Amino acid sequence: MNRPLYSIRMQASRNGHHLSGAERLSTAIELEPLAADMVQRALGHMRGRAETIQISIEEVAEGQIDYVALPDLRTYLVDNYGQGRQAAAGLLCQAGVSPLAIDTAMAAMASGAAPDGRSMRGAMLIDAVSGRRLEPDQARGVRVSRMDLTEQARQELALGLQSLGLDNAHVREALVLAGKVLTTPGIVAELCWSDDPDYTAGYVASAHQGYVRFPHLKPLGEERGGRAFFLAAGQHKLPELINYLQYRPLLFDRIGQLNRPQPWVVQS
Ligand code: PML
Ligand code: MG
Repeated sequence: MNRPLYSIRMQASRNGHHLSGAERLSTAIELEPLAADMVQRALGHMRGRAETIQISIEEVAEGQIDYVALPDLRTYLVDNYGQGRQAAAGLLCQAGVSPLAIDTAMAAMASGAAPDGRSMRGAMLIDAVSGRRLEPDQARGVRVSRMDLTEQARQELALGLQSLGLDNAHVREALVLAGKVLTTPGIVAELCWSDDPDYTAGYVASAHQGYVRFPHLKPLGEERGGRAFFLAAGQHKLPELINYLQYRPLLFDRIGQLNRPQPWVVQS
C-alpha cells in the first residue's frame, strides 16, 4: 500500500439513534471514492435514510501499523436462532466464558443493550467470569476502528468468500473487526449478531476457534443485535484496552482458512 495511510470512519444516525458505521484504512487517492461509498451506504440503509452523517479522516503514523493474519473462518449450519444461540454459548464456554457472562451478553443483546432498549453503537465489554458490564458508556459502547486489509489480502478474501457464496460486506467487515478484537490483549472472545433486520447471522470469535459463524442467531425482522467482548477475569486495564481497540492501526496482510459450511452437530 502507498503511504501515508489515513483512517476514514463514518457514523450515521437517524432520530438521534445509531444507524450505520464503517471504518477503513486508505491511501490519499482512495479517500474520495471511499467517502462517497460511505455516504451512499448511510443514505441507502434499509433501516431508513441517515439524517446525520459524520465522516472523519485522520492520517495514521506509518511506524504504528502492525501487520497480522486474519482468523480462520468456519460456518456451522443451524436450523434456527435458538439452536444457533445454544451452539454459540457452547463455543463461548469452551473459550473460557462463564454461563453467567454468556447469559448477560445474550440477554442484553436480545433486549437491546443500550439503556433505551435499542442496539448500541459499539460493543459491550463484559467480564468473562462475573458477567459484569464494564464499558464506561453503556449507550455508546466501544467502537473498533483503524483496521483493514492490504489490497492483496482484500482480493484473496473476496475470491475465497465468493467460492463459499459469502462475499458480502457483513462477512468481510465483521471478519476484519473480529480479527482486530482477537489481537487485543485481555480479550478472550467475542459474540456478535447483526442489528440489521434482514440479516440473521452472527458469530463467536476466539483465539483457538477463530471466527465461527452461524446463519441464525436471531429471528428475521429483529433490529436488536450488537457485540460483546469478553474480558479475562479481573485483569481489566480498560483505558489501554479501549485505546487499543479504537486507535491501534492494524493491517491484515494474510487471510486465514476459509472453510466450507458444515452442519452443526448437537452436542449431548
Ligand atoms: C453486521 O454486519 O451487522 C454484523 C454481521 C455479523 C455476521 C457476519 C457474518 O455473516 O459472518
Ligand atoms: Mg448493522
